[in-house]
Amino acid sequence: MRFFSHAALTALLLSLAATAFSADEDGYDLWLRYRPLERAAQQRIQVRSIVLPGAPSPTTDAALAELNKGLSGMTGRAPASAARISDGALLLATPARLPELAAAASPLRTELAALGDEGYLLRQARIQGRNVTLIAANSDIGLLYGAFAWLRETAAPAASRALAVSSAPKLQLRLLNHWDNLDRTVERGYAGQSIWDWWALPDIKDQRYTDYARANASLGINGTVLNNVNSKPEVLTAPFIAKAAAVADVLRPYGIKVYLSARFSTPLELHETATADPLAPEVQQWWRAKADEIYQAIPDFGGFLVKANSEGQPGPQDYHRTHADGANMLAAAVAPHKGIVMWRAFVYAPKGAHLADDRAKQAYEEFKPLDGKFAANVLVQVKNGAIDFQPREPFHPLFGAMPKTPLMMEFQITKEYLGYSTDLAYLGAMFEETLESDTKAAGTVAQTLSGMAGVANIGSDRNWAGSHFDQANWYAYGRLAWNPQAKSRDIAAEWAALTFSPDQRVAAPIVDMLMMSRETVVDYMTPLGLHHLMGTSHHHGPAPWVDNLERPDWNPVYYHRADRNGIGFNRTATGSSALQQYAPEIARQYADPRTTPEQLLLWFHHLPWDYAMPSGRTLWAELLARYDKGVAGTKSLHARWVVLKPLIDARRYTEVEQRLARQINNAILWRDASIAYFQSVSGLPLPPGVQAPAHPLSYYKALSYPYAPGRG
Ligand code: BDP
Repeated sequence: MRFFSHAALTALLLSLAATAFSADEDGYDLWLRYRPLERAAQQRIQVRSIVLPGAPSPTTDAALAELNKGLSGMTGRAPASAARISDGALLLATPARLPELAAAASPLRTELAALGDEGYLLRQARIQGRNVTLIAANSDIGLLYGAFAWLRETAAPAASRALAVSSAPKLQLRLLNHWDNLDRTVERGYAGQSIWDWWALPDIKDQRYTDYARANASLGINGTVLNNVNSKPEVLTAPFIAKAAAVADVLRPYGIKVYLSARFSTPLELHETATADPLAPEVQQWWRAKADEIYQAIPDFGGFLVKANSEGQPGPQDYHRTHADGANMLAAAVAPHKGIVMWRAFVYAPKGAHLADDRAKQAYEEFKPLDGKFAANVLVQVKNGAIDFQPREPFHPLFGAMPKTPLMMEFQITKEYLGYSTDLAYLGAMFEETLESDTKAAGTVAQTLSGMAGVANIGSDRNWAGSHFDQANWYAYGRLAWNPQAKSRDIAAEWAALTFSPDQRVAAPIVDMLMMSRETVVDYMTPLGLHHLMGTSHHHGPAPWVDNLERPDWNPVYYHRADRNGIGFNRTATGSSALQQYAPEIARQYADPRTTPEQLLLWFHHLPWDYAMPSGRTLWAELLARYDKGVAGTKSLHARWVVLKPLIDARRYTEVEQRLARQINNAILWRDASIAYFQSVSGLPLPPGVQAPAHPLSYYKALSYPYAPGRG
């Protein structure tokens, strides 16, 4: 009788497990699943030991723990840690840990020098006469990033087999912004309660905090703002500082700094000053002391994020001071501790003030004149577009217009305006579109950035994001924050391989689904440059008819301007002139509807319904065709998923399938409601072949969603 050796048996079982129908997954493991690799792939992994020269640190402990977890998951065995370098070692080294890397003769020395504090390289190398797999960096955090990169390469190898990766982040600040409230509700959150259990902190530190740190570090995210931009004074009181410090302690080994959103009027509201005027010495003194107190508890505290004089939030303008006065006062308080202030440019005329003729112009008008007036440790954080996280917006005109001010991009990862976590929309494609836009003044948008912030889609749902596919948006955000020039399709391919399977029968169709999904949403919600047509306050379903809100620029009718004659917002010189805020080249090109990208047509132009589109259709017919295309897109997404059933674990298959089926209905609702409304305005008949909406307009107008999630 023949016996298998233990190792051979394990390998056999693992390869069976990898090919057999996979067990149910709940999505908690995100893209860090480390499922058993196929046998051939396992055999390619030549790791016999793990070597870390020098003393361990909490960060190298995290790297080693991750490598162990990854290797035991993928190959069934975790190699022992060893002190000596031998053949087959996975070697983690910095120049300080391994003098060979610092030696003048080392070819890696120059390469490493170019990678900065956070970069890393992965190489098959010969060190001390041994063949090793090398993860090298200049710092321990670089090693952690390198470890995650190596695990990624191993779990889902890129087409090229040779291990020759070197990578360094292009942006220094790569943050998540949680819009999480202190009662654990999440403003615009569609994934359950906040993961921050403020009540239980600081004593109870949920395992989730560590897993959150792992997931973010795997992408290179290095900062997180714990609380909502619509902030409360209490977050800056001693008990909450202690709670934030406890979170900071968990995140620190993973290279993630904690930041807080500060309410500008905090000292006044806590009754500790008589004013919040940024030029008042008592106010300045209060913030200095507050910063000192925070840094006592959190020595590497990142700094403050501020929403001021926007949507009712207090700010320096309450005292006739400028945004720069306000930001610089806070900046002075954190500067001695090397902290920063991220001051948001999301403003549009405060209540009661003179309303600009176009909300899209407001941020530029307020901030452009302040270029050069901000302290060195202030960054202005600008949303990707000038309105508000719409399914499609042209890039914000402030990018490229503030050469003397470091700017941060603010993307919204949570899908407030793109169907919550029930509709599939891969935002990687949208982020990429903005980042690669040419400002014609200072290169691409990506090139104007000093940092990036993503409004998180994370909650305490088991799968973190509310749906499996929404994990891809967190992933894509993180990878683009590391490299804003990366391609969203490559990122999608990586994510699909890691999250579902490297098997191309699975990964390739998922990539196609991701890549078509965002345009599909644009088609059924806001085609041809339409925007801000969502229902009041919940922002989910269609409500292009809304015209009764107290501010004109809250009403959808303000944005689409549809009437008997035509539709669209004229932002050219004959309209609001918002176009003039862009570089002259762009302004000239977009001044003419014929040379305006079709996808932004109605953003910049008001056109007659019978305007002849490049397709040969009238604008009216084109609009209808787009809605139909959107509905068809959702049906195609569903059909593409259904055929994958045999290759996906039952639980995730079903959870995704239900959402895709529901998305078809949401698309039909958008289509029908929009057509019913715009037809009531245009008075035009539906061309032959176009199906009439299922219900009269009154039906759609009567729909209401009083308990929609995410209103904080
Ligand atoms: C809007 C959201 C609102 C946020 C605001 C902001 O509806 O909940 O507070 O953006 O970014 O889109 O401050």
